Amino acid sequence: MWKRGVSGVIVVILVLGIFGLTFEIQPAKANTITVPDDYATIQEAINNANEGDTIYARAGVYYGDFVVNQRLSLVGENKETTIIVSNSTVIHDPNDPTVFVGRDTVSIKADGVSISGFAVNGNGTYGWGITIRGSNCVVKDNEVFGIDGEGIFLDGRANNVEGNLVINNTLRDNKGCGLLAWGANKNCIRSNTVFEDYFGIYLYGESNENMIAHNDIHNNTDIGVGIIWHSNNNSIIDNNISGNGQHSNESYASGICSQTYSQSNHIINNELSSNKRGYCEYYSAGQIIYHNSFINNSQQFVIDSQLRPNTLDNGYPSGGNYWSDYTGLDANSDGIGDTSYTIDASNQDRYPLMIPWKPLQGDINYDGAVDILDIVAITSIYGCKAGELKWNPQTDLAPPYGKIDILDMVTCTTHYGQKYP
Ligand SMILES: [Ca+2]
Ligand SMILES: [Ca+2]
Ligand SMILES: [Ca+2]
Repeated sequence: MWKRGVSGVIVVILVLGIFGLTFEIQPAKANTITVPDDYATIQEAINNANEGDTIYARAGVYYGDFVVNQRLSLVGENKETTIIVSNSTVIHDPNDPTVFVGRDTVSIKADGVSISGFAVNGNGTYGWGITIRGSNCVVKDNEVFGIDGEGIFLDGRANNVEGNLVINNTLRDNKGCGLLAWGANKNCIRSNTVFEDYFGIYLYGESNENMIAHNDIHNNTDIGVGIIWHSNNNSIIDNNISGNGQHSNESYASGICSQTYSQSNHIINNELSSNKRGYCEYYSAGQIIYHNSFINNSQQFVIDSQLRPNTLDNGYPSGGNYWSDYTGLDANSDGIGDTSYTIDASNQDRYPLMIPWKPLQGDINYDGAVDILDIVAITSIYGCKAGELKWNPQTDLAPPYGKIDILDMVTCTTHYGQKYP
């Protein structure tokens, strides 16, 4: 019986294998179209491409605007020398010629599009650099600058805009936001450099469950990371946020700002240094804020008005935040100050850290140790992809981002046993 069972299993595996092969030898043929060799413009190449094709643009200057309306990969030869310049013609509202209409330099209107290796120069045009109105797209290794508006715009006002990955881009010198998410959920904004925009990264208008991780966000005019207008359950993790709002007279100029009914956002493992205000809050509630380092901000933490208290520590012994102006002692040398860091009666860090927080790779549940709980967290969603129900972006430690696989597991186990401090 046992042998027959085994051979049955083998037969099933063989049959599955043959079917697998059958499927594998009939892939849709994806072509690479080169610009300007095959078509003079990127838009012509897009219009003549089939779904799944790659459009490769050689170094050069291409004038926008482009619309990507099917699943394609756009690859620039080199982001320093492959430059998309916005078409600077101003569009007027047909009903009111005194009103300008914003335009997209690159408009993504399909799911699964990827764009990498371009400089997108807004040329001062009012509108957006790269606008995404689809899901599961990848915007990677681009530089977007000089837009009179937003560098990257996740526009979920009319469509579902979910599971997009915006990674390794430089977003600078834009007059609006480096990146704006509006009504966009479950996107991952990771490892970008965002500076000298008016706002750095701005989650607005019911943008929920987004992951903002490992970004360097510095010297933006007003706010580094804004969590605004009913934007809830976002994770702001492991970012370096410095020098924002320093020359602004705006009331909420700060490193991170939660405003207008934004609730239950996780703000963990960030370094907030030399901002006008490290963190500020206006009419919001219930954020979870710990293992951040607040270093030499002009004001460390400002509550303007609040619907309910924030949580400013993760209990003992995991601890709260590091505050460079904390004056308490640590008599028992457990790394945690013996007295609370108090902002007001309902905002107290009961367990302030004595030295700045050091992020730990592999610490998925952010408790300050890489241990079996983190391994279990990965195992429980192994194989999961961004946008799926069980998706947890905190678990996505290693490339390919957007999928939990063996490399995420290896990254975690490599750091097994490490602890703060
Ligand atoms: Ca102590
Ligand atoms: Ca852990
Ligand atoms: Ca991964």
